Amino acid sequence: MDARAALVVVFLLVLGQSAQQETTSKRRNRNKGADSAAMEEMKNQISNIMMELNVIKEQQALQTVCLRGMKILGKCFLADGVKKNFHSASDDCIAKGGALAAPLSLDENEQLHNYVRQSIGPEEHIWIGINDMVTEGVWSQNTGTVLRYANWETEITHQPDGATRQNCGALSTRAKGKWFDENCKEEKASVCEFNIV
Ligand SMILES: [Ca+2]
Repeated sequence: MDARAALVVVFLLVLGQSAQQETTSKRRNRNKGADSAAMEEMKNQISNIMMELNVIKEQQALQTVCLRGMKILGKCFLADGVKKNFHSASDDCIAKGGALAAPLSLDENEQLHNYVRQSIGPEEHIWIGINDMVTEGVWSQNTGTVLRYANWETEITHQPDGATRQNCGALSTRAKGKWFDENCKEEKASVCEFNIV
């Protein structure tokens, strides 16, 4: 074999090796790509499972609340007979993942009224989640939305009648579920509501 032929053989060998290396590295890259896609997929699945688990935990917690309290359409009520001012009552409901109960219809108000009579007592005023702290005379719910439903006592005492001295709402079982405005610093029992997802 002359030098030129030897050179050609060496050249071909080098070319072959480099092509092989390239193929191996491509395969490795492809494998790496597949691995990271599988890893990504697994991460997504784990994240989905965690989300579903959290929803289940939330539903279970709600069911526990509902079992201890009362379930109505779309929400659960849970009574707290300990008397406290409006802000403490509201904060305690928020800490439990709910809000002070704010009935949105006559039917809901009736169910809350009955629940309060059974769980707290027949002669009670309880805090409900409505107030006119921001603008006197403009009553809103916990969430800040303007009331869509109200059940003020208007036949005997013409509620709300406390002007700026009384900015927090209460439901009276004595007055058959009618609402009164009261001084927020007064201490009353309360009911939290929890929306069911
Ligand atoms: Ca007021």
